[in-house]
Amino acid sequence: MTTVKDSVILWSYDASPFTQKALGMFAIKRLPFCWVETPMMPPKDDLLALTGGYRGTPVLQVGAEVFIDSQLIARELERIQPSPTLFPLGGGLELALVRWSDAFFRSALKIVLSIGLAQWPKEFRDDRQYLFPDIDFESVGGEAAHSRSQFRAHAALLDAQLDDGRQFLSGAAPGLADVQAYPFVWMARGAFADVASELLSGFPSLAAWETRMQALWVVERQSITAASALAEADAARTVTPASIDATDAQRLRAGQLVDITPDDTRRGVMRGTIHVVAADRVVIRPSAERARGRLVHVPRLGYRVTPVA
Ligand SMILES: N[C@@H](CCC(=O)N[C@@H](CS)C(=O)NCC(=O)O)C(=O)O
Repeated sequence: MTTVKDSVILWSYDASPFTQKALGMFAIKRLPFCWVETPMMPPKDDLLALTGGYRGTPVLQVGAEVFIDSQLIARELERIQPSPTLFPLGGGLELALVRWSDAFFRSALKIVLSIGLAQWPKEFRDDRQYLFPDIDFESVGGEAAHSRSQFRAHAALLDAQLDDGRQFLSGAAPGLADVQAYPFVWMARGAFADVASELLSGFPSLAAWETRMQALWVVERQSITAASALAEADAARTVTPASIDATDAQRLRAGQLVDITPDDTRRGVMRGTIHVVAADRVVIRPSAERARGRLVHVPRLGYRVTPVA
């Protein structure tokens, strides 16, 4: 049986390319973990009981502390087990790639929608339209050629980066740059295989890298129930000390009540009181009854923190 380090628990479902990012991080670190499989759409009562309002995937739980978004999952896994590193380029640059990564994702998602939307069950379609307010599901099919051009242009960047014969995007060893890119090639192969073959054709360096990435993406995980993960969160103590950046751009204060929401998709509102304010994250104590006693870490990049009057 796997020995799982410090009860590291990933809450996610495998069909999500963002979950694949988290799996890639665990694979690079060869770190075993526990896993709670979540539904793809609401109701997600157990996940909300963990996060106090966030319904997205992936989420990492370490004891009574909760890490929202693949950005903070990368930072936390690096803290838990520094070697092998996810950040061969230093960290900042690889984390900055998150916005590029989102653009690559959107090009793939729009191709999926233009091909397969009609086959989606209505409930799932309505949920995803709610989730992505910036994409008009009615008209996205009319933009199919443009979306394909965007996907191919992103893929061409990967091929160009690998063209000097390097094994991985940042050099000889795999790192977070690979994790920011590969899940969308994986998504394309799974969701629109024929179109993907065409859009990825003529990129030999990318093809060789894809084979290496497939071989790398192997994880050792132990499935556990949401109830046992929540029991563990309830029983554990939080460890992150309070700290406030006095030069914070929003001048957030200790104990202040805030709402935090992703600024791109509607993955939920986290309400709570401020425990940590830093340039890379805000940590709150959730107000939701079932999530009391936890600390929820939320990235600053891509999340809006709104003081509640
Ligand atoms: N920036 C986030 C994005 C996560 C994200 O958008 N995940 C999608 C799944 S692909 C999601 O949460 N969808 C809503 C849901 O699963 O309920 C991250 O990197 O973790």
